[in-house]
Amino acid sequence: MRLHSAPMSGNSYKVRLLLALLGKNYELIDYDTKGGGTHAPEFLENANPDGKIPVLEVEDGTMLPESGAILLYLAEGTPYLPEDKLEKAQVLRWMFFEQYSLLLYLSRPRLWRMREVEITPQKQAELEQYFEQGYRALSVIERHLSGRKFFVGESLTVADVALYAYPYLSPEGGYDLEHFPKVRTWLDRIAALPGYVPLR
Ligand SMILES: N[C@@H](CCC(=O)N[C@@H](CS)C(=O)NCC(=O)O)C(=O)O
Repeated sequence: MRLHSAPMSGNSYKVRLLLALLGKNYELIDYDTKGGGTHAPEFLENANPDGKIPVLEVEDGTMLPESGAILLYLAEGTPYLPEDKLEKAQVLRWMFFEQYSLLLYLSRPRLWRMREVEITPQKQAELEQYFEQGYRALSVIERHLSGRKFFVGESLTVADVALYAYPYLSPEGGYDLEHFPKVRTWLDRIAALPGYVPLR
């Protein structure tokens, strides 16, 4: 199994984290996303027509893009994906929430800082929108985690793995988690799991 990845990518990190928690061996192939490495014709044709990582190359050579799809594939048959139909749907619910309501808002300020993007007045206005929506998403998860240890059921699922990456990395983009004590406790709980690996 090979993971096409990038060292600072939060979406790739979700997969690296699950593989580490599962204790799986794999080969890591790193790309330079800033340099457009994932937009080379060969990558678009053979790995992902969307030009993005992560992509999991499974044993038979099939390329599976999208972090959520990869997490579900890897978690099938493990304790990280419930068998119960409704619980599984709850896992998906939170993974869809992560992609639509959280990911962009938490990741974009970090990406711009890492790439030292010039903050023009237009970019500043965009940043303010990202922070407004990002803090809203953090409030949603803060509320959900009240009285809960994990997102679904009583133990870790791939919903937690998917949701962990960007809140964990968000201070690198300028987010302050001070007013999200439940989120911070949950982040610490995940970081204490056997097999846990940090992004770097
Ligand atoms: N929805 C996708 C998003 C993947 C994504 O945005 N990957 C970024 C790195 S975190 C990327 O490859 N960016 C390079 C590009 O778009 O050119 C997922 O969850 O895997």
